[in-house]
Amino acid sequence: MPAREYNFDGLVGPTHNYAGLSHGNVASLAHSGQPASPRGAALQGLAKMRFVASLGVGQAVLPPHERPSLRTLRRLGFRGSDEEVLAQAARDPELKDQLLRISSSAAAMWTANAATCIPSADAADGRLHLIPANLTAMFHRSLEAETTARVLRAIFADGKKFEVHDPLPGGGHFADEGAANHTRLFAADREAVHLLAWGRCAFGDPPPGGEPSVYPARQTREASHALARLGQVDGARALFPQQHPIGIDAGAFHTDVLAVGNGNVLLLHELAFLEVAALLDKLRALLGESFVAFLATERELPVVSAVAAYPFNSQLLTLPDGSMTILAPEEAREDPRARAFLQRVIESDGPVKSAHHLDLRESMENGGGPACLRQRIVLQDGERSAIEARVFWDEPLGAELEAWVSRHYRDRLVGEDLADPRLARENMQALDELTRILRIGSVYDFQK
Ligand code: SUG
Repeated sequence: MPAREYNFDGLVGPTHNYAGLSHGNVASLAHSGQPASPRGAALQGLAKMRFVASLGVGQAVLPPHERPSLRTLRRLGFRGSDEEVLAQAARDPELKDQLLRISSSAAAMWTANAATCIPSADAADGRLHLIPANLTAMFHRSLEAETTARVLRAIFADGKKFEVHDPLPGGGHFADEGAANHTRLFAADREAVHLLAWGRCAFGDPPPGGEPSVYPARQTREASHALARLGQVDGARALFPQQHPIGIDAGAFHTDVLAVGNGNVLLLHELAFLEVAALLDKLRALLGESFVAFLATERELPVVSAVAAYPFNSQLLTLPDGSMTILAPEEAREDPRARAFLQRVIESDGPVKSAHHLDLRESMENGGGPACLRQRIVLQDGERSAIEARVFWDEPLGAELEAWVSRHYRDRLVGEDLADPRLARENMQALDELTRILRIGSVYDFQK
């Protein structure tokens, strides 16, 4: 069945700002409080989409979420008109503006965390499965799950071909960060293998390899197993490696900070997973001799550099000629060791033949590189044509989205601006217009 991978990028939302919300995400903490450019961020994201599409790779877009989330503030007890709710949340006697910053976060842009996708070819029932991530590890991100489910249901509406599940239930026990901890690998004549990584155990004894002690492990082992069940993945083709606790403590809050895979190729740092050698042996056994791994040791590429420059948070893309290219952030070219590692990958005799570097600084400074900004969805031709929403990239859509951003987004945003009720209004107007551009119907609270 002909199939193609589409990168569903998150369109950066109009409240993009640096609120220092993510403990364990080094960039988010380091840039807390600096002024942001929502317009610049959104245009950088759109430039990436255009570039990926120009390579002949499938590209699509997912909309931002409604922010500030007035519904969240009301659920926390703030009352009155929108203006009153915002004013109270901005000067809460105990939390100061913390709740306003949380409910204004544009973090839904990192759609690698939106869901886990199991393509129909790998699911027992032959349908494509999407499990929206509950993101319970970070409060500001947990607000995304509900809207993500609505948006995915609006796009993947055909129940015969797609199943959009509910996010995993409960609090922290089934904490799930979506595709940021999921890697799908495959090789010619072999069924795909799914790596579903996790950082901590919710039930029973702690894992023998220990858990991180400085920063939180966001995903549980139990969540990763539930994702494989929901996606109806063959048990023999699902592996559940543990994220290395030292890697998490160094700032690799998601697997995709230290590893990226595509087809028969895996790029990884030795601190991405525990027991890396055994994992690679297992992958070779499942995928055959064409499987290639590029393992960076601490000596070749210190984890501090990997976390700061994000060479592994690249998109590894298969081009129409069958070769692969790396789409890396500009920072991975500036850091000599990250650059040397990517150079080694390209200069080897493997399938990866080139690298491109893009300026995504607005997103990078909150810890989101190229790979964070996209959700990979493999669609067979019949599945692609069952989607009626206008979310697939073409030049007219790209130009329309750029004009929409330029019309509605502010060029500069600092923390105090989040209390401005005009910002909330501007965003509602912009998003209302966007749902018409993308033809996804009513997905936001304010549209109900
Ligand atoms: O969850 N940053 C996001 C970055 C997500 C990156 N995604 C992947 N690695 N796939 C996070 O930590 C920072 C928001 C702030 O501080 O304003 C933030 O949420």
